[in-house]
Amino acid sequence: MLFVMNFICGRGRSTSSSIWKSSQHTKKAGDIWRCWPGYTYSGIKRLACPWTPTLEHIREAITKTTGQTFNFVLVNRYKDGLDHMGEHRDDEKELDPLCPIASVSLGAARDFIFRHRDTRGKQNRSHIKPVKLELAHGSLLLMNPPTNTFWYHSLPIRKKVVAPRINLTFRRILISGK
Ligand SMILES: O=C(O)CCC(=O)C(=O)O
Repeated sequence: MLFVMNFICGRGRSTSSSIWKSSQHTKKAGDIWRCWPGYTYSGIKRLACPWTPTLEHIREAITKTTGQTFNFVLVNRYKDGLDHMGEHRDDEKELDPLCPIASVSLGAARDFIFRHRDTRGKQNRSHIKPVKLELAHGSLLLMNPPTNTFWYHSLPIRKKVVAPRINLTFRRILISGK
């Protein structure tokens, strides 16, 4: 895992766009898809949207930092601390398992919790503690494989947070040629 504070700060660009309703784990966060090609996410097929110059700019900056290329970005908007994301792994079959997931945060700082898969449910077989990170404005979190195999992640409710947050997760989708 790699965490870079202030990755975006000073780059002088901001994100904007229209927002679609969420389909995802909590149905709480609004989200936007920017991707090529189309993608099935939580069982819902999303059509491709063209990349905006701002998203391309951020994608290139991440590629320069990480050496990885990305052909998909998921955009989640949280209007305040009541919007949240339930515990899950990014394990969609279209994702390239060798590519990290690069997560950029803009706006309100939010807690992000990792929980090891062996500590979930009643059959807790491990004493591995959850890991909490504060995802501050402008930060970049890189989840390298096999993080998503062993660790679940979530963005819990934080009632004191009143400002919005946008999260961009850049991913690499396998092109099947179908
Ligand atoms: O908003 C975040 O930081 C988390 C987003 C997330 O977990 C996801 O898109 O799978």
